[in-house]
Amino acid sequence: MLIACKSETEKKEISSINTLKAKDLKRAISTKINPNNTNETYLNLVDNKKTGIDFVNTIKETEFKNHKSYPQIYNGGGVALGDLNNDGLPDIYLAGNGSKDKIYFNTGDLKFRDVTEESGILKENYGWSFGVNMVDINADGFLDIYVCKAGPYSEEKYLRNRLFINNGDGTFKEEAGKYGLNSTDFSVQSAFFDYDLDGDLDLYLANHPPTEKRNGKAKNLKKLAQKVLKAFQQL
Ligand SMILES: [Ca+2]
Ligand SMILES: [Ca+2]
Ligand SMILES: [Ca+2]
Repeated sequence: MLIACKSETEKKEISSINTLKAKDLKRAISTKINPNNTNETYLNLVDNKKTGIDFVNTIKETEFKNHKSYPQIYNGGGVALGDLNNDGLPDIYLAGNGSKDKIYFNTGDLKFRDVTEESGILKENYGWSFGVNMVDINADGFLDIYVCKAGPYSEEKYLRNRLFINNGDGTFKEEAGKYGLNSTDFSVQSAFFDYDLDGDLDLYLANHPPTEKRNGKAKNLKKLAQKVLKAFQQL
């Protein structure tokens, strides 16, 4: 450890730290932030059997869907926390890639209920989700959900970002098109703020490089792979 250019007092302090063993150092730090020296830890892993959250973001590479065809394949997925049903408890939206997105309502005591099916998002629950945001976009007092979409797809229906408007009764309707927010530009994350100070929320949208785009549309990776395969077969 560098002790030059320090005051004598500082040198003594550093020197004493150098003589501490790792466990002593841990105890010293712990004493600083936990003066009562209780044995509590600051983060505890809660079993999913207790929480009821069974979400897994599974990514399976295939001949057509892999790191070579889609360099962002392991960059996706997202999570947003917010009180969707205004009961005072934060709820969770988990976004998936190979897996479907899920919504869990907080029922208290670190327990959650999967409300994905009854929420009404299932019919729009496809594609490759990236960042998620909760924002009350229509200022009706209920948080809405904005999900960024990208992925190894060429069709707009997969790439279109989704805006789930909260109906206030535990259900949502997708209205990204109505709000002009159905971008297909390989979005990664959104940030809502009042950029021009007119009282309305504006959107900053981060997109990943359009490496998969050709002539305004994503490459059809399946067709591309079939062409490559055919070329090899002709060798
Ligand atoms: Ca809630
Ligand atoms: Ca709202
Ligand atoms: Ca504004």
